[in-house]
Amino acid sequence: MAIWTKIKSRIYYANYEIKNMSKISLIGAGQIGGTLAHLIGLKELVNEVVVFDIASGIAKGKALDIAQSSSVDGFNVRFEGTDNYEDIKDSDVIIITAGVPRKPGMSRDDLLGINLKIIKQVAEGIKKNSPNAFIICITNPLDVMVMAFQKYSGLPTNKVVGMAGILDSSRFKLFLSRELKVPVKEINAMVMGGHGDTMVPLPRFTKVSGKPLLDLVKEGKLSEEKLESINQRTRDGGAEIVKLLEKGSAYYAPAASGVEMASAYLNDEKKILPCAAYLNGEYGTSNIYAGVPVIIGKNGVEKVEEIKLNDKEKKEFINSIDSVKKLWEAASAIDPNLSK
Ligand code: A3D
Repeated sequence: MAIWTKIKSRIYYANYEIKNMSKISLIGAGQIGGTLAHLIGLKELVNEVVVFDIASGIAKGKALDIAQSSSVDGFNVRFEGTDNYEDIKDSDVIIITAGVPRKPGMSRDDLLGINLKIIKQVAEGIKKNSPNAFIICITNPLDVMVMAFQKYSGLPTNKVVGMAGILDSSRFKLFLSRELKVPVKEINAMVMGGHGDTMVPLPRFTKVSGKPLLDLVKEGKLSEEKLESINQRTRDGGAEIVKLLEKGSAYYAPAASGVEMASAYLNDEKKILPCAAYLNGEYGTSNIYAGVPVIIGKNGVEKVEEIKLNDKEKKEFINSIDSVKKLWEAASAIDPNLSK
């Protein structure tokens, strides 16, 4: 957290003490951006939220609407909508959702060309105005967008991370909880790899009320076929929602997942979370972003946790990394500066 933020934390306002003197800027005020702003307000995660969008009316309108809801819900957070990058100055956390979402029939990869241009603009705005922030990218295709953001901005890799694994794991957990009829909170699970059709749910590392999921399979409480269909539904989780919504993609669970990452950083929680992080030799892979378990604390991504994958899991993980690498090559063909 910036030093000025700590100094500000001593300040008392007229009748109440501001609890958490930090600032989050949201780049993109669409479905996820608006939901993020509302959740951050309800949780009083910070005391200042800047909502930025090139469509300034949407940013200003949502900021004002959410600020008005604070009179009902009673949270003390200042909201500002803007299309001026100078307003994001000295942010502690920045969450990027600027870009175009999928429509039915589209894959995340179809968004590559258009969202790459947007991420370049966003990287320039953030580098100039708030280079010390912890950056969480949500724009798709996720792994390539977060890597492009890091290359364009030159910000340190430990401060630039992508949100996907928490969302994918949340889907996996929900489908298991419904099938096993246990509360979702009783399930610990993880999904690794790229945020696409090749993502890797990990039943071997999943626990239900502290018990290995695979023991429940052995006991016949969950059939292997059902488990495989849950794995596949997780991989298709985003597309299922795109198909239902018809216009746009999921936003409640993606926003909740982004908030969990921001909270881990702001509160130095040192939580292990599956996120798209820069790999520098971990899992035998270098110079690429992909979904792995990481520890997030006040220094950003403090460590990539290396869990011991078996041969099948390794194969699936490498396959997933390969598809991220292929998409990165496609991005580098669009903008050769990326491969420099
Ligand atoms: P949407 O509601 O369309 O909001 C996107 C916003 O970005 C719009 O308000 C645009 O005006 C704004 N925008 C466009 N260009 C710029 C720019 N250059 N600078 C600033 N703002 C700009 O989309 P959404 O909120 O539903 O989704 C946002 C992104 O998240 C999309 O790329 C989705 O594919 C992606 N997404 C990712 C996940 C992951 O799990 C990684 C899940 C769901 C959606």
